[in-house]
Amino acid sequence: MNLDGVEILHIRMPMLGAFRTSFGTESVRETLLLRAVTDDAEGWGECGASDAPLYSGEYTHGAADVLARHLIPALAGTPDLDAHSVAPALSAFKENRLAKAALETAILDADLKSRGVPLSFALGAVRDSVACGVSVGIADSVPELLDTVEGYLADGYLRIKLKIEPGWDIEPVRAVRERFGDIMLQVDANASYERSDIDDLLALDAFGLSLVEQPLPADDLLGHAMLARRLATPICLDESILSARAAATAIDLGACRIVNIKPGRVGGYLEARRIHDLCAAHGIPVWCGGMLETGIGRAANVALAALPNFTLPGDTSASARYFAEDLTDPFVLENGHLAVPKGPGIGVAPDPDRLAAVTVSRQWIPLR
Ligand code: NPQ
Ligand code: MG
Repeated sequence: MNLDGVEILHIRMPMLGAFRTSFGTESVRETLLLRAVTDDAEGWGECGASDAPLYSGEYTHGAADVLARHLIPALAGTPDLDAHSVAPALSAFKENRLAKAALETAILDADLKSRGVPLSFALGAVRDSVACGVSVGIADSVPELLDTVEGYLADGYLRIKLKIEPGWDIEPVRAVRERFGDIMLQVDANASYERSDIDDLLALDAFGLSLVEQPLPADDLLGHAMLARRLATPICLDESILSARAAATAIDLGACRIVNIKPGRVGGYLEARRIHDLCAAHGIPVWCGGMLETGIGRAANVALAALPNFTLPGDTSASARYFAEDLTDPFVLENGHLAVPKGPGIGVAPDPDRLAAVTVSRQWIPLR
């Protein structure tokens, strides 16, 4: 495959409501789309970065800069370029996984589209629809939270994930459990607790949660292993799992019993599949996380979530969870599931008018 160049599109998508986590509040999705242009197809990738480096060290302008200066130019002259040659071509550059993932995905989509192969098929999917949960932000009050959760249950979401932080944990979790009974319920702390908060975390055991996601800092695998020995609720790791190697370490240490796989966080769909396979071999269930994706990123996540060891509902919510208007045809929940796209590559492309309406700037990086 010959790569003519890659366009970096900076987009700002208004969100339906603010999404609050322990690290900040988002009401506009500000990120990058990449458009890879090859001799016989165009491919799209969405970057997981947002305007500020609050989830990880990456942020939208930084990702655009490293892509334009380093990552995209490094693909020039790669012989027989395909998705599998992207990570090796970029391996000299440290970190920047969200940016690398977006680039690999755009090349992967172009490659699969040129060959007429759906991403789900290329990855080894075994389902044509995936079970969906929803991630619920920190609310201003418990009654407000209960109203929000009630709406999502009415929509048909199969499990609820509550964002928690010190001071917003036991009370909202108890209220949701008491009000809605035996629903599938889990929490995500986004690394906001310290080892010294162990009593607050142990108190969560009273509520029959499916899992507690990333209670401690990303680099504290040992702390998670120590916590796991005392907590009955399974620990799931998100921010800690940056690679298949990190996943292997976490599993061996006993730091988690479940893994959240976000393709962006681990540098792309190929590394995501390696983690899926590794976890399957260890009997560790996985589920697909989310980064407030537009239909572009969502389409690829849904394809990944159709692999066999994605046995728990993901944060693969419908378009309407986040956006009044998506960039693609909307992903619509049916009986708590989203359909896996059937078309070649990621199976979708942005609507040109909607894309134009949210594009703040674009930069073409030519490669020949
Ligand atoms: C998580 N995602 O599982 C992340 C958190 C996250 C759906 O809960 C901007 C603002 C970007 C908030 C990316 C979900 C974000 C964000 C990810 C939150 O940890
Ligand atoms: Mg998380």
